[in-house]
Amino acid sequence: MKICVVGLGYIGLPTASMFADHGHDVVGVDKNPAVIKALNEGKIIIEENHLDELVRRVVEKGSLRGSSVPEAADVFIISVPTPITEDKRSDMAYVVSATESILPYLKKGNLVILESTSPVGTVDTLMVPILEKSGLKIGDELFVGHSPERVIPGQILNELVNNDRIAGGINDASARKITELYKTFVKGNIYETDSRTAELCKLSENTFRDINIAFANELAKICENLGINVWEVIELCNKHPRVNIHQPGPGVGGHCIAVDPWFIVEKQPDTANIIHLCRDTNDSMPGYVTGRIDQILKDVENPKVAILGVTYKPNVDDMRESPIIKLEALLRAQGIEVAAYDPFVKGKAGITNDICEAARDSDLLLLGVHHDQFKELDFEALGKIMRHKNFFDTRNFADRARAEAAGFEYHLLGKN
Ligand code: SAJ
Repeated sequence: MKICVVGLGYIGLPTASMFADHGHDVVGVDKNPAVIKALNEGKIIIEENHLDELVRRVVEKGSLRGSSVPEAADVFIISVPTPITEDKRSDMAYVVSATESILPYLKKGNLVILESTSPVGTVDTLMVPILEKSGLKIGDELFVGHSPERVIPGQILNELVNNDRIAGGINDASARKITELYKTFVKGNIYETDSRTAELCKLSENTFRDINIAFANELAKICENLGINVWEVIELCNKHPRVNIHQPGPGVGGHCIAVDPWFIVEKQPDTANIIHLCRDTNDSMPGYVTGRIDQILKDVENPKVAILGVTYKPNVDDMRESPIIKLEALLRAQGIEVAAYDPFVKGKAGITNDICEAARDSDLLLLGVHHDQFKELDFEALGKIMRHKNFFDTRNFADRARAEAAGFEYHLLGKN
């Protein structure tokens, strides 16, 4: 089958490569010339485990190539970004322009699939009116639907194949066609439904996690007020066979969990109360952590904080929507000097790969994200170059005993 994938980002490119590796003839479309140039040389410009090998293989084989414009195909997959605006509304401009861009190439029997995470109604009220301009009868001559991905960065190729997946069609025939297509490489189950249900499933999966984390963050604040250790509470609660409380922290980052709940709020502002409150709770965490830091440093003149780890989650170089960046800005706004260290983030101004450079003459080490190597911090050496030996762990991750043995005062989010 000939497949045209519009948008070659973290989802589009792995998906296109996977189809190309499983017997399909795939053209990938992107408006960024650097993406297309790299692709046609068998290279990639994003980081994802094993994706470079796969892309090289399918490009060499001739089953995947890049183009700046769409072309006629049997299937069109749209996987463009759906960013959020300043006022927390979805920006659907890329979905609209991608849908318009395939219009001239559509013919009878084609299948159009939206992969991008989108507000409910995107397929039936935004895309279908555009697709109708083709003159084709939707659901009969042109099949349309939504099949959201569920992959976690770093594990994309593995999860694309093994995770269960939802095929949401504008009608049953569309859902059936989506299932048949993805079956070429998906080993997980594929569940058929309508496109609106599929859209809300994707948003609800990430919202479930956001709400659970907000609960953990609220518990952390409660525990600080009551003098109880939230990490112990959560660990013990999770011994219950039907309880799974997530972990508190300095906030929720990334391009999914911190964004998708707003797409539900946007459509149902008067009803989505818990969802809205949880978003606000998680967004309050950088400010809350700043308050704790103010307390710890209240007697220090011209304090300096060294942040360890600025990415949105551990062991990656991804800083999108990172709450640590917000925390850093809040500290700076109060006149606190801040140095940031992250071993994964290379070549970014203001972020050093030298922990000693960040820690020198500082009054507090703040653990922002739990990269594995922070288990091995050399507290003795760090303590020697700092002005005051304070450590604030927002993840309950560092080796407290070793920190205290080296003379550090150890502070923990969720325990005062
Ligand atoms: N976090 C906490 N406490 C926790 C768990 C996470 O504070 O207990 C924070 C992390 O520090 C991070 C943020 O949440 O800042 C999100 O990280 P994550 O690893 O939980 O999620 P993402 O955004 O990398 O990927 C999610 C996944 N969704 C779910 O697990 C429901 C992934 O499966 C989705 O495909 C992806 O969003 C997406 O594209 O929607």
